[in-house]
Amino acid sequence: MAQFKNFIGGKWVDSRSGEEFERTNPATGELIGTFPKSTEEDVQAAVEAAREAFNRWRLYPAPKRGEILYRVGQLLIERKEQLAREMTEEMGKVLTEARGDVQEGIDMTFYMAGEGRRLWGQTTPSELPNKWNMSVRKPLGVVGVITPWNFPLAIPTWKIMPALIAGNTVVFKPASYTSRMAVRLVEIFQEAGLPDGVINLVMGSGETVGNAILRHPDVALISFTGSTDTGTHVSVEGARLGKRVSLELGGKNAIIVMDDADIDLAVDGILWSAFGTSGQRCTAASRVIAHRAIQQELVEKLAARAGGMRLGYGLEETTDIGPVVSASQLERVHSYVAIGQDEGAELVVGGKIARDGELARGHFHESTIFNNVKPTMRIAQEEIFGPVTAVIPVDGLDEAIEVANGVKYGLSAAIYTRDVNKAFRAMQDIFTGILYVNAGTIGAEIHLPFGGTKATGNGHREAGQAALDVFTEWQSIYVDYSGRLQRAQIDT
Ligand code: UN1
Repeated sequence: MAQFKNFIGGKWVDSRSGEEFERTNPATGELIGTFPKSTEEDVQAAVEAAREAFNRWRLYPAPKRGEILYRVGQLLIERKEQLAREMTEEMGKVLTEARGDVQEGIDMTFYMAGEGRRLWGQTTPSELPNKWNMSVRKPLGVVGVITPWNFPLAIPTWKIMPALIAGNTVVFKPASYTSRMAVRLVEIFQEAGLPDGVINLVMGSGETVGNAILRHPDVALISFTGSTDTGTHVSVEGARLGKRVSLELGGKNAIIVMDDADIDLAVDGILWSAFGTSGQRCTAASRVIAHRAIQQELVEKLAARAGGMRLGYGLEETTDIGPVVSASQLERVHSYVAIGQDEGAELVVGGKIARDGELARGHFHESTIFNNVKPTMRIAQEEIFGPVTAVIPVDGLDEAIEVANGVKYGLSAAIYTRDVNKAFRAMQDIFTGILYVNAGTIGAEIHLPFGGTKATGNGHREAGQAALDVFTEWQSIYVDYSGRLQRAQIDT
């Protein structure tokens, strides 16, 4: 049986606790392997290794850092299929989507590798003669990267690649459910020749390991993706300790379907966005805001297609929807079915935990649609993070926009319409970090800023150039070559 280890200072090491935890395949119940239950001392060692490596890594020329990232990208390409299969085994998403997850990681790696030859700063004229002003990006030091299980490869790369290209060193704590994928990524860094200590991996619970990283005085920044509850804790602790925190949290993303929309196109987008990855995306469409004129047609088409989706093991080609990640997540998702029914919403399809035959071995939930949901109901307000979506009828665009904005989150939204004026109104008046026109709520590309407003985050963005703002600090530099005292604001 595979026994995985932490990676600290360039070596694979056991936890000082000597304890381990297990991960089983969420579709079959088979054991994946054992992983170290790390302690505060392990985190201490990881941060020390990262701190020690920082002074060398930050002085390693950025284009050279980029070359290592290019090698990482190349290895990810070579191993794409193997990584995707292992991902499906570990967390359940279907193979095509697992390939997409790896591809997103490859894209981010190459994008940030290229930054090694840019990392632009600015030059700015001085108000004084014979003086040169500029501002440059500086790394922060040791950064803590804490990632979720739903994108076990992509999300770590969104954080680690910009961190490294900017000259930071990393302590990485992946979600326990997807620790093996984190090991695979770190193995690739090692093979690509990343110097010892530049990336360190510590596995275990958020309670012990996550908190130890968060509270360590030598960790300058925490980049966290996960639940809003945990994110609030990270935010409060970060503020108390005066460290930078970048948060990517929940969503309650809506797809508006107007009466002039291409209904079949909307159906495709809704099914993909609501049930892809079994609804376990922060960008998942868990609300459909339907114009009453097309509501019935839309719901009938959605229900027919959703009812025909095949649940199963993600490695089997015939599977449309995999399991959810764990037994506890299954219970949580399923509890929302009862909540929706109690609130008086109309269950049109799905609603059950699937227990037939082979499915009984895993954590499978039917794709579920509620109709005639009121915007105030819990199923219309709370993030479910599973294959459940709520259709909310409205009478027109103003109401649709009001309902779309009427949740505490602000990650992604979409509108299906053939009317360009309505599309522009949505772009103007919907306050989410991401907005799609005639496409579903998922599928962000890595060179655009990714993130959300309100309870979804804390103002930072991942991906694209915006990611560099998270992982760097500006330094303004004034070079006076006049050879005399020149007083700004006074001698001008
Ligand atoms: C997430 O669910 O946390 O846009 C990330 C998307 C993917 C990323 C999702 N590219 O759905």
